[in-house]
Order: sequence, then C-alpha cells, then structure tokens
Amino acid sequence: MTSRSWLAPAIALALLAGAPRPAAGVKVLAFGDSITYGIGDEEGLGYPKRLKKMLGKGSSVFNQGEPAEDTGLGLTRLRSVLGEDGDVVLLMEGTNDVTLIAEGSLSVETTLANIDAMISRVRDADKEPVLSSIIPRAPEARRDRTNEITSFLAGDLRELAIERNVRFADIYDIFDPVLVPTFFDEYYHQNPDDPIGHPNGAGYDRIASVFADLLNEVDSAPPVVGNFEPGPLPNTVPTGIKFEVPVYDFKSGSGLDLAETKLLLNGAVIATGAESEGDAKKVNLVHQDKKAIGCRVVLRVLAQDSAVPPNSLDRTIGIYDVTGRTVTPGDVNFDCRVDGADLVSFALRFGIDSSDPRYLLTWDFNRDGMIDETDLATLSSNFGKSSL
Ligand SMILES: [Ca+2]
Ligand SMILES: [Ca+2]
Ligand SMILES: [Ca+2]
Repeated sequence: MTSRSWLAPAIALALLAGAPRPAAGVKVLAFGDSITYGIGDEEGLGYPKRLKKMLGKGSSVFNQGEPAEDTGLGLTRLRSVLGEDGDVVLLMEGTNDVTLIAEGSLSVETTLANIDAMISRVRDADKEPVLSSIIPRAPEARRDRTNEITSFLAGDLRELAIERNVRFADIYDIFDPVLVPTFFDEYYHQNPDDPIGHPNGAGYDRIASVFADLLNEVDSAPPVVGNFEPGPLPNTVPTGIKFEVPVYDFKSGSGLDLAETKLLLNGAVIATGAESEGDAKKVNLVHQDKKAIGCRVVLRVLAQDSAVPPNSLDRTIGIYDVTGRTVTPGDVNFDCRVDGADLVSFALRFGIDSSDPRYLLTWDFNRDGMIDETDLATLSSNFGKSSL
C-alpha cells in the first residue's frame, strides 16, 4: 500500500465535523503555583508528568509551577518562562490570591486583571494560552473553606475565557465538592496542616485528564452554570426578582445544545437556550415574572452539549423563600394553592420513608421521616386554600 492510499481516508476522517484533533507532539508549558508544582502527590509526579504520559510520544509538558505564588508574582515570572520551547501555556493560578482576598488585602478584580494580562503576554509570545479554573479548598483550609470566593472566581474565569476567546479547562467544576461529598477523601492529600488543600495522585490524574481531553479535543466536560443572579446565598427573594443564569460549554466547534438547555422554576421550564440570548459557548437564561414566582422557588438548570453522546448537567442551583409569602402545608409545588396538582404529586410518594431516594421533606409535612396518613390528613385539611 502506498502512503497516499492510506492517507486519504485518514484525511477524510479528520475532516468530519467534530473529529478530535489529536495533540500528538504538542509542547506544553504548565504554569501555576504549588498545584502545578505537584505538592501532595505521593508519587512526586504532579499533573504535568501525568499529562505527558496521557499525551504520549513526541509531546512534552514542562512543569513551571512555583509554590506559594500569587498571580501578581506569576505575571512577573511568566516573562522568563515564555522564552522556553512550547506551543501551549496552561494557566492555572489564583489559589494564593484567594487567601489574600479572604484576608481583605487583594481584590478579585486585581486577580482577574493579572490573569487577563497573562493571556496577553502568552499571545504576544506567539503561544496559545489555555485558561483553567482552580480546584476547591479542602474543608480544613484556613481561609475560604466553604469555597465562596473560589467558586465565584471560577465563575469570573469562565466569563474571562469567553471575553478573551481562550480554550478553558474547568478544573473547579470537575472537582466541585457540592456534587461529590466524598471528593476530598478520594482526591486530596490528607494533611491537616495544609492551609489550602492539595490533590493526591488520583486528584492530579484527574486534573491531567481534563487537560488531556482539552488538548485532544475530546469533549468530556458537561455544561456548567456560571455566577448567577440572585446567587446561591440569599434565603429569601422578593416577588419581582430577576433570575439571570449563564450556562457555558467550552468545547470549540460544538458547545451547548441550546434547545436542551433550560431553566426550571418549581419544575416548570421558564427559559430555554433556544429562545435566549447567547450562542453555543454561553447562553444567558433570564426570567422575571412577579405572578409566576409562587411561594417558594426551587431553581434548577438542565443542559446538555452537542457531543456524541452528550454530556449533561442537571443541578438545583438555589432554593428560596419568597418575601411576604408562606407555603401552606400541602402545597408541594409551591404555587401558593393546595389543590389537585399537589394531591397527585403527594400520592406518588405516599408510603415512602426517608430511606427512599424519592423522599423529600416537601411531602413530609410533619417532618417525621414518613410520608403517610398523618401528612395526607394535613393536605386534606388545607385542600382548596390559597396563601396569596
Ligand atoms: Ca462539553
Ligand atoms: Ca400547589
Ligand atoms: Ca410525615
């Protein structure tokens, strides 16, 4: 067989829409702090060496991690690093900024400006910057242990990635401790003296695989919700509240399936990507309706991307009481009335207890762990009532 005869089908395959562009031979500079350096990795490899293994022959990954560095110091050091041989610069820095932000000696705006300047410097050196969010803090961390700052920074970095049109590795999202409660046990180095929380070997493997998929153009990342209004923290929202929820998917060339990207309020779709402002990389789901808000709001996002098979997201992003409104026991869909719709929903859960995955306090009005006759009696006594 001549070389041309096997090359033609290979080229045809590569031209197919969505065909991955393999990263064979790519030269990578891994730039960051102690998490790039590899602290906590019991095998002493860090993510760069693990990534090199995943990328295979001909590729190189140069570890340019500097423990304890913040983005201000990193921006200065970056110049010297850019003289090295490399096509792609992975930028994963900001963990040490979070400590300073928590202590009140640095602003998030400064961190973002530093990272923005890093993107420019890498481009000025004719290399491709790839931006990454940073991993969450461990529960024992001295500052920001609830990840309030770190998760907001991740949201800001998503926005920066859109603005600057850089490829983005959402390391925070794949490490999100809200989704995987056992995460810190499995993927973090267990050291109570660690002020931040560093990954273990398994955690570094996970970081490396996110970068490997990105460089190989394999879309393994589900869509992700960004910083949204009113945010996860208020317990109560006013009736006139505007919900504004950005959803991202960073895979170049495919991205979000807009028709399958939806915002739900108490189970009902109130905005879809197909009818909203945005594109496959970012869509803004917006909703404002005084009447339809109900007596309590459970806000949920469903989304999927255009990968085959698609990666999907299903997340309840906030639960809010509504100012001046109370939920009548029995009103399980929170529309401020106890009626047949509630009874149907209740009947589907009748007889189950808290060991059942379908159990929710919503249907257990006296909160005794059983959805039973006592709760039915409560619903019946309130049947027909409206709390508006
Ligand atoms: Ca995706
Ligand atoms: Ca109801
Ligand atoms: Ca009960």
